[in-house]
Amino acid sequence: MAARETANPGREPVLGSATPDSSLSAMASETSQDLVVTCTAPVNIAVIKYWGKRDEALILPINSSLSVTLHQDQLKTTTTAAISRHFTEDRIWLNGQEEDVGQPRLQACLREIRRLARKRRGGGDGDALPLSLSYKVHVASVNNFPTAAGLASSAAGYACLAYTLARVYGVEGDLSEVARRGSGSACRSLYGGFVEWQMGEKADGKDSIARQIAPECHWPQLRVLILVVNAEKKHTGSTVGMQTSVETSTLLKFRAESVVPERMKEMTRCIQERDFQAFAQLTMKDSNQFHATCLDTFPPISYLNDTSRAVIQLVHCFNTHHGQMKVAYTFDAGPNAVIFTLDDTVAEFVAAVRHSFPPAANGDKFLKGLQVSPAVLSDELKAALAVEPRPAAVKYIISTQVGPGPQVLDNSHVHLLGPDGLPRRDP
Ligand code: 2P0
Repeated sequence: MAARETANPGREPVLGSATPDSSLSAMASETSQDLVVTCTAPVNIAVIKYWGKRDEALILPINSSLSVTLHQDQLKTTTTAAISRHFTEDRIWLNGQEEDVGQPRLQACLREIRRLARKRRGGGDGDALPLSLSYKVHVASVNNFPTAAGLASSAAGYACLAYTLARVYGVEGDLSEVARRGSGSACRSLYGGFVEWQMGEKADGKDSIARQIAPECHWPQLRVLILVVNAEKKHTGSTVGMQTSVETSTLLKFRAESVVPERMKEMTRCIQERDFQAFAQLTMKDSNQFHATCLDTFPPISYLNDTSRAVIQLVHCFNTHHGQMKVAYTFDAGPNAVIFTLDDTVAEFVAAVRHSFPPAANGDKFLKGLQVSPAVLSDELKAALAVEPRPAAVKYIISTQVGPGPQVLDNSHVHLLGPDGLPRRDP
């Protein structure tokens, strides 16, 4: 105990003591760690897309964006951070593999959180560092979904890193700046429900922040299906892709300046009024315009494949058959489709996907996540779908819904780092 008291001169959260958040978990005092915290963070899917930076170093976007936070029961990152006076260097493990902690984006997040912690404790940049701020940190992070699914994991990953580091270093308030320095879209994963990332105007990025526009309980009928598509080859990474787009696409410039500002207002209205018809149409148009800017990039970038295009056709046929917008698609920097629909349409649409993309042998594993009742397609709908069946082109579907923002886990058994500060083999 004495050693711990020496190491924590009263201002730091200490093992087993009251902390700014009583749910923080602490390890037993004989272990080498002074504080260990585990948190989870969600994936988000943009319905008004972010594509292009005006400042590469600070990760400031050329337009605002708006996203839906997905439920962590199906998709989440879990991160443990531990600080200790015994650690000799910062270290990080992702999905069990140690990674280079010197990566510029990781370093930017660490620098930023320590700067905020120092500021919060009233120390100017020249002041002596509070002790826990001089401690090195160990971080372990895992996703509950396979990276092979091709889903953007960097948003959940960096949001979780920012949120967990903030708990461990005692930082409160908005963490957009920290998460954004890891990955732009990560700032939108700091909140649940429906979230906008305001592009901001300031050169230092202080006003480029994420903000919740409606909580996760706002639109309970809204459902999300992720159609994981069999992808043949790796696509262009987002960071490089958007750099090339900013340099070469006049369509992207037009989109950022003249299209997105109005769309942000309209999308906010659609969500506030739960106007699914308008929400669905705008979501699809914005996805299509994002992919059009990719084609307008030189050399062109194409993220969609034949299966993606078949999904687009399926959705339009489905909507035309019903005479209204029942389903919407959106695609990010890859061929997987994210589908938005309402709870009364999920079963029929999943049946339509099964019809158009007959599952491979393990048909019972085709649908993961929230349960969907079986449905029988009418002959009229089958005829209307008009797409040539593509067996196994969709690998599986993850069925989910809108969800909450990051959470602190208060059970010490959940920590991904053991008492020695190294990844546990059986977390
Ligand atoms: C989005 N995407 O709004 C858009 C739509 C992909 C397509 O944000 O360079 O990983 O780390 O800021 O956030 C992917 O880009 O890029 C992305 P960086 P990020 O979700």
